[in-house]
Amino acid sequence: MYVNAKIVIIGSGISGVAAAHRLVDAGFRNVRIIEATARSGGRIKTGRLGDNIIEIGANWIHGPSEENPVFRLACKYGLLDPEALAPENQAIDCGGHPPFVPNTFCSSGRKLNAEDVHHAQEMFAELLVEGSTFATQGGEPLVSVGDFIRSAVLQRAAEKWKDIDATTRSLRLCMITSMLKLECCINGSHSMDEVGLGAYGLYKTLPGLDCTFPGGYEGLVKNVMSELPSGLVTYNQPVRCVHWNNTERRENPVMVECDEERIAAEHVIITVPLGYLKKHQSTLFDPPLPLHKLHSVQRLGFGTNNKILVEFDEPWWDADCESIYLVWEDEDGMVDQVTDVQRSWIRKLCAFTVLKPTERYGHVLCGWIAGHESEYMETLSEQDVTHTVTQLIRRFTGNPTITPKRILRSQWFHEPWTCGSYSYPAVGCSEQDLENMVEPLPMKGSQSQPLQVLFAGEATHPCYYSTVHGALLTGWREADRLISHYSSMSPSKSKL
Ligand code: 6YU
Repeated sequence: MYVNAKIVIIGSGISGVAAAHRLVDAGFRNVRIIEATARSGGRIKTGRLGDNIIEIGANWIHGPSEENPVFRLACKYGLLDPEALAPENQAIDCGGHPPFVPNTFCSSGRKLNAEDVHHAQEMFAELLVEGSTFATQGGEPLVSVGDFIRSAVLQRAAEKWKDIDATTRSLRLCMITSMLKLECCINGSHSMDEVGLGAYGLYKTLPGLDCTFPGGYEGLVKNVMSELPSGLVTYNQPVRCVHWNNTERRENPVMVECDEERIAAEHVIITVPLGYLKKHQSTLFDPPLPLHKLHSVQRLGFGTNNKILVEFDEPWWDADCESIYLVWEDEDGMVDQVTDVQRSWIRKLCAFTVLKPTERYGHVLCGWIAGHESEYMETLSEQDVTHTVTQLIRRFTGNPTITPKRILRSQWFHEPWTCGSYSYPAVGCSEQDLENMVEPLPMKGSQSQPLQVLFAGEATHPCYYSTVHGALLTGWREADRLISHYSSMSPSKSKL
């Protein structure tokens, strides 16, 4: 079919690009993407550290197996290493927590052995699984994952660890603190006290051992873009306001206002990040969002997770090590946020991932830091960050000579068109909030022209939010909504 209806997509991240691809493929001839920055990809952003390709945004395909559309596209375009394609790799189901080979260091400079960490790790993993069952059982939505873990650990430690000495018990609690900080990175939250227990289990994982793109994640976006007509994206054109529901116009009831252009459209697909939406919703929509939708935008969580990539001449970790954990021995209170951010922000940097294979990357670590501490880190100079990270590593390894060769950190909170990293279900959120995010405007039952404003983007996926595959699926979902709208119309009405 050929459809002439004017469709404007706001944002050229993976959800916007996926929506455009689906629509163009289905015969829609009048599709445009309006993008605020000079590039496509949004939170998929590949960069360089010296000679190495590194990821500044999305890192892995979470759950690379047949059901994952990012995996299917990556296979189609030939973007993955052979190991990632192996059926054994696709069959591994680790519930979103890949079993990386760890090295664990303490703040006194001691390296812990596997036996030392095992008990705390096992208890924490058990609690994460239990924590994710509350939604389906209709559990108390106003309790946080942090509260749940803290009280359950205290209870279980009193039973299971009653015969161990005080020092060992304290160290195990310090490890739990460190694991809570890492969970903040995974969830993109400031603290696990802000992540709602009632909705925690909404997130679903797919089978497959997480894999990366050897040539960079942006290769995925570039390949999809190469199948779109050239000139479909207008860059450096921030959208300031979406005027919708103009009852005086029968055709193109939406007006997309940019700095240099006003674009009339039949339908607009909004894909801006939830962080941007939270900050700018009052000026982005005219008339404003309906109250129930606005409340869901406010209730859903959107925090910051940043990377600090560090290159060394020589490794100071074991050859088989895949991730490095840092445990502060004075933090047995299971508190995952620091009190004095300016002085102690670095305490929130709780883990590093080792970039593998070494032949490709050299000796590069990716440090993870979430929350307000991470947002503060963004304001420091690269020199300050380098100095503080160097001191941290020297302290935890007990080696005063280790010196990084290069450092690069992400600054997602201060990216004006992102305002953070990704969404999470905050305390007080429910499935209804995710459904409200998806609902197009005007709402069902209205007499106005339907499907004027549609919503896509990672934060609008009911169970794969915070991921690239979730974002991609939402782009396809909204494109399909328009495709079926026009397929169900009589040819005279459908502008075919
Ligand atoms: C994944 C991973 N990953 C690390 C880090 C980050 C993210 N994610 P976009 O923002 O891309 O596009 C919107 C566009 O709109 C953008 O181009 C803007 O410039 C534009 N725009 C905004 N305002 C505008 C305006 N006014 N006018 C015009 N244009 C405008 N995902 O699958 N694997 O490893 C990671 C990671 C540091 C920051 C990630 C990962 C998230 C994805 O990157 C993200 O979801 C998508 O790229 C978003 O695409 P989009 O199109 O929606 O928006 C158990 C449990 C708990 C639950 N969570 C567990 C999951 C763990 C998630 N893990 C992530 C981890 C990493 C490391």
